Amino acid sequence: MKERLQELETEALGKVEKSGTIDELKQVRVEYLGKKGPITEVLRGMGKLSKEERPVIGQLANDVREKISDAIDEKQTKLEDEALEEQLKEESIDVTLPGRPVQVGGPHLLTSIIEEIEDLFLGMGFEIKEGPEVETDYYNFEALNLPKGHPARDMQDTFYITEELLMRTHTSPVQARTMGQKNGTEPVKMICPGKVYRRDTDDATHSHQFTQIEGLLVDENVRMSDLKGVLQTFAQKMFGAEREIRLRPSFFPFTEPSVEMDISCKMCGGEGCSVCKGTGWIEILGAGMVHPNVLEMAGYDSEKYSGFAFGMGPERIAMLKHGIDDIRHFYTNDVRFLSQYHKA
Ligand code: 2NL
Repeated sequence: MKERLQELETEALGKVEKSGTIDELKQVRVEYLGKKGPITEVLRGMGKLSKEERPVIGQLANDVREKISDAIDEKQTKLEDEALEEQLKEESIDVTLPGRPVQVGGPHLLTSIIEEIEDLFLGMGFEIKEGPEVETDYYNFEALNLPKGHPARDMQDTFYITEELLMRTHTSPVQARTMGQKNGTEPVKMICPGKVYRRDTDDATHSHQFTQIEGLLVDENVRMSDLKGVLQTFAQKMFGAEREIRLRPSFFPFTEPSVEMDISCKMCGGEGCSVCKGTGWIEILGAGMVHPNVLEMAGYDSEKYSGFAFGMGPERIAMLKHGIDDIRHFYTNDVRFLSQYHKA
């Protein structure tokens, strides 16, 4: 029996040694230390031994079992360590590799332009006001000296919700509302950016929805020279200190007199080129002195109060500033277009 146990020990340790995987090792454990294993069998046969032999063989059997078990445990730890080592080697990362680039968004070009214009006017003491895009006929047209049936309404056809409710065609109603809140006594100095609507067929220069920024200054003794000074400051801050401005006579129902403002062409320095169509000047915005009817309807005494107003299209400003040839680029939102204007 002694020999049988020693034989089993040698045999088992040999198999442990040869095991290359945890599974193989498990097999060895079951084979030698399991309930049906040879050592259990030896212990079961102890009854046949003499009183003197029994503790000796018992001790030996336990020693053998322990040795095999220890060897299996040791080998298991070794195999597990090796497996971990292997896995770490395979999964090791090179922290010095450059990272994968992340797509970072940014403000839409129109948003950036509008904010730039807002900043310029905030710097001159104007407030920013917003108002509803769904307007009443009164604030969109009547309060701006465009009574029902006025021919100038034809140029501002829009989307009607009811006879009296419509999508605003300009941001002027925000200004009419603001003036109306002043009891005809307080001055107004504001700009109003926002979306406006026209019943237009979309093409390279027209869109049924676009944005506008209008400005209004009402106070005592406001003169055309105040308008010119504010607009010249705006033009030079927006397009460059070397730019000159030019005011040409025009017509708007809500201003009298009315003007259109041009800036000198940067491309040709005033010589005439394709950008300015040979004139040396580029049209930027419309403006004028607030019509007395508009002041009176808002509650001001037009003998005491006067004001100037202007309106511009941020799309047009952005197109001129960046040489963009189609207004639809602003609304189709192709990232290849938009990302060109994200600051680094
Ligand atoms: C343009 C011209 C303009 C105004 C807008 C205005 C508003 C009030 C009273 C008087 Cl409440 N005028 N706005 C005046 C002149 C021109 O816009 O070409 N816009 C794109």
